[in-house]
Amino acid sequence: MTTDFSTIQVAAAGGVLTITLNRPDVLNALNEQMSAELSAALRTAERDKRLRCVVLTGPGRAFCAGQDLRVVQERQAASDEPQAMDFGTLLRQRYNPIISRIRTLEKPVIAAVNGVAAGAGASLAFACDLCICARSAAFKMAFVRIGLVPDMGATLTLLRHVGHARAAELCFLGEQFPAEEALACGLVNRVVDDEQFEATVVDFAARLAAQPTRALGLTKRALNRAWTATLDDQLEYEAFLQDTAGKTADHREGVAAFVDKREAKFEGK
Ligand code: T3D
Repeated sequence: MTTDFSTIQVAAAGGVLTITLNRPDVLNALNEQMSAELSAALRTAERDKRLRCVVLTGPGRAFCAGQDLRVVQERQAASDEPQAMDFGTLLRQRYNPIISRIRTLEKPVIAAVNGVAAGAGASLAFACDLCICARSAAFKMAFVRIGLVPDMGATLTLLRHVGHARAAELCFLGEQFPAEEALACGLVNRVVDDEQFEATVVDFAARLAAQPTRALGLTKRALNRAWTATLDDQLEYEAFLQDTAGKTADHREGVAAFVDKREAKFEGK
């Protein structure tokens, strides 16, 4: 695996790839280099069959503060005309592929939100399959504070998780809200004391990495598809996916373990 990164750190152990956003001076804000490196690390997770779970996290007091605003200001300073800021192209080329990659990666992706997640940092966390937060973590739909629209899928993920009224309030006011509130409105899976955060994430990731990975990947496909499907479509799609799951070695092992009254030993095959 390539570990020659300057804005992220990656570590693989026990089938878990941990990607740590690593620009602590700017609360792990995203720049071009980081988005390219994050994409590359996710590609590694896609390709390497030994990797069965991905954890995305940050060091220190922030998960990710969204787009690096100093870079934005530099870009603005380089041009007199506001129209010259082509955010659409930047999103299409740099950020949207990261979200697509997280959603289509056929392995569970955990956002381990150690601290504040703002703007695109919050979008990144909401795009993951599961979200575990330290109690001191917080979220902020900061886009409105700088006259922008929530992006990287957040208008969709947030709406689905918390409903229209709450999503509109969070996006329109851009106020910071604590992890506990995110838990109460169904945005995240767990909030744990800061001292137990790392151990909880490690345990959670290890449990997911020991699951039948193919079945998890197919389940993720089904959940993605369910966002827009009709019941009839979904019933047919589940039947199609189950055909594949039913032919895996892990399915065979799961049935044998049940009959033998022992723990299944899944190998992700
Ligand atoms: O380019 C495109 O394609 C457009 C896409 C845009 C997507 C977006 O993400 S837009 C939203 C961008 N993000 C924000 O607006 C968040 C800005 N940051 C904050 O609101 C706050 O910093 C936090 C709520 C995240 C944390 O607040 P606090 O009080 O704990 O920390 P702080 O003092 O504000 O920040 C600490 C340092 O990090 C500070 O630097 P300094 O003074 O110590 O040298 C601050 O400037 C820096 N920092 C924080 N966020 C960013 C940042 N530097 C650059 N970019 C940031 N986003």
